[in-house]
Amino acid sequence: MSGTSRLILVANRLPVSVDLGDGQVNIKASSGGLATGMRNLAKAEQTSWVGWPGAYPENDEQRVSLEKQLREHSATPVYLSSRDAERFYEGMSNSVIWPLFHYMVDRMPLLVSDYDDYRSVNERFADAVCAEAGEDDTIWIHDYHLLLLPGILRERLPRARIGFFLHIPFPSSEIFRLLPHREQLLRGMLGANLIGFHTYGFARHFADALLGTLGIEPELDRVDVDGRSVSIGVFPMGIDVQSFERLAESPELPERVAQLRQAQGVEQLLLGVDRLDYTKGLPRKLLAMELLLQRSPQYRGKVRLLQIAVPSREAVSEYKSLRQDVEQLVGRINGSSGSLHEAPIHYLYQPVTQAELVASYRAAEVMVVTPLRDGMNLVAKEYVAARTDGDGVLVLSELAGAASELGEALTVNPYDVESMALNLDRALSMPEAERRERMSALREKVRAHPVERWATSFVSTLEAGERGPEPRDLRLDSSELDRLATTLAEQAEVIFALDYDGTLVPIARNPELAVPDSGLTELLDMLAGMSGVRVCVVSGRAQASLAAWLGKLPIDLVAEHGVWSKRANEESWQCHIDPSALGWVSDARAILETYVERAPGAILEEKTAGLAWHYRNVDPYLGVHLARELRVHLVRHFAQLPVSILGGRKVIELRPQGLDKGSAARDSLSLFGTKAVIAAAGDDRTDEDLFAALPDGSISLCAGTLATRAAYRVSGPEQVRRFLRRFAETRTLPRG
Ligand code: GDG
Repeated sequence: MSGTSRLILVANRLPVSVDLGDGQVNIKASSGGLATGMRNLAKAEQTSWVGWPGAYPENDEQRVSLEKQLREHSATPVYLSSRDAERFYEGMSNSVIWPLFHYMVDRMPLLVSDYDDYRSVNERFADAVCAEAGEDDTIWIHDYHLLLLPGILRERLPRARIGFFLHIPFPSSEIFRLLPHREQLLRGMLGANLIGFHTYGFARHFADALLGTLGIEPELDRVDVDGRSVSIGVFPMGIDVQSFERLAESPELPERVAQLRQAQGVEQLLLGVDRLDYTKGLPRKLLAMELLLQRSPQYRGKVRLLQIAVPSREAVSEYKSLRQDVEQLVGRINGSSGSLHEAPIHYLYQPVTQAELVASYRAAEVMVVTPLRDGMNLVAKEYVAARTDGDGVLVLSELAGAASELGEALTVNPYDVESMALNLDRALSMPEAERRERMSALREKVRAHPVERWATSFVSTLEAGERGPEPRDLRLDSSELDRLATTLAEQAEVIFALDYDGTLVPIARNPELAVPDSGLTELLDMLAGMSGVRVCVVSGRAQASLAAWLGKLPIDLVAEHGVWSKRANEESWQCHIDPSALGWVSDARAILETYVERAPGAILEEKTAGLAWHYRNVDPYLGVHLARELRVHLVRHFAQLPVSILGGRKVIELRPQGLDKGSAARDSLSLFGTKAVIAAAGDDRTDEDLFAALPDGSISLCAGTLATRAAYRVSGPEQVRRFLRRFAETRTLPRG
């Protein structure tokens, strides 16, 4: 990290607790995992926070005093009014995104109506970040409250380094697609340079959602968007290991543990520590405990579950009814499975201090962490860190992110109450040697990945990556585009080298439908008729369609990426390959035909010297899956032959080696090496070969969003045509 750069951390809540009682302002640093993780980073560079302080000042005096104190904690406030709290926080964030991302679709309100408030609070966060950040700073945004923020910031600070980390699960794309405003939320996330998740599974779901919702085909660890490369990474969050070990080894601990054990008065203690949230699976955990006592009565009076339920989001109605359900269940189970002397469940609806928490971890033989879905679950890791004595059993839900790291726990399916009860039995009766062996492996993992390491690894990956969108902003607005065309029109000699599909005409559902309209043919005709102007269409299309559609115009044509070329005003086409070197085609056809059969909607395009398998009309998931498989198949099969296998926009193509649009323009049409200024336009990867071959002084336009080496970017065929028209209009004007 450079000494001068700054790191701006943005989270819904600032890592402080604010007390505005009696007109006074009191601020205390809070010790959440996030704040701890950042402490090490803070040593290396200037760190500041932007977020909601959790309180709303009552008057100006209080506000000034609050902000002064927040500055001492390097924190800038974003205030949430009661309407914001209701709609942005309790509404869109915690009643829509939270349940849906945890697969609890039925917990969503029937009507999703808080998106506009969610967006406007995200914009206010952007205002606060922009007031703090320069383009050279690194910005790290946290969590589901701020999914739109990376995108909003990207528009305002195009070159900023922006990281985004999601602390909760990213759901399977089949669930994600149910979310209203899903496109905007995904686009918002894509404003970041690096998007991090706790597990590989969440990253994979995110990549699937990009494909299913936006039609974008990501690689596993990155995706190209608007000419930027966005990295997707897996960064499992750890805990503040030192602080838990320190508390676990403190001289007061044995006394605390003894008191707790004595008060509980049972032989074995099971422990649960959860925010009271429906994702944490409390009711089923309680039912598993009840079933254990029914099936194995020998445990009655000898074991107890101490369940610490920390109050959470009490203003959200789903949380109110959950509290009622849990409390009723505890009452029912204690009523039926308890006795005059004891209750099998000790339920606490209040937070405890960290020292009490660690004492509970040490007092419990078995820790029961059974969320129905959880991003990571730090409680599981804290229990392990606190067991410096090497004993204790962790029962862990398979559906917590932590399960992908902590394989030595007793993992359970939290929806299978019977099997949970069996696993509680197994945990309670586990021999000491096995307990210690498992705990030792768990401790090694938890200690090796403390939260400081998580934070450093995220920030260094972010800082090692590309900055901003592109080295310079390539995008041309209409007036810049017009100016460029006007300047070009002043050149004595100009050659246009233009791709066809996606550049002069929009991509059509079926390649046969991309017939040129009369506006296009007239434009090309007019350009080619001007003195000092030459027009060449350089395409990957088959010769037959170019000949039929554009063959009568006075323009040069290149078909099949350079297999064929035709000069303007000549009838005959030149072939640039040796037909005897095409022995591989029949083999390739047989392979591609099987992929047409397997993928409804796929099309096999036959060219004179190649084949293309198009999958734009195939189900996006199946298409990408088969395209990957097909590429591997083809590469293996044709490794020794002179065949190039290329992936384009929803197409896999085979063509003779050594041919590309750049060499075609250079060799078959001798476009280069003249005095003329060349203006090239294209939209996909094959056009990059053309851009790469252009001599100095040329102009290159990329139409669309792919990462490009072109000098300028325009939105699509409409803008390319505008450029050509503008050129034609200004060139025909009498020179002044
Ligand atoms: C979200 C994701 C992800 C709890 N009760 C008390 C107390 N705690 C502390 C625990 C732990 C933290 O709160 C809870 O963290 P979790 O990870 O278990 O769960 P969420 O709050 O849902 O957090 C989650 C996490 O973000 C980080 O990315 O792991 O999946 O949902 O640190 O110790 N602390 C004290 N008293 C309590 O009563 N002192």
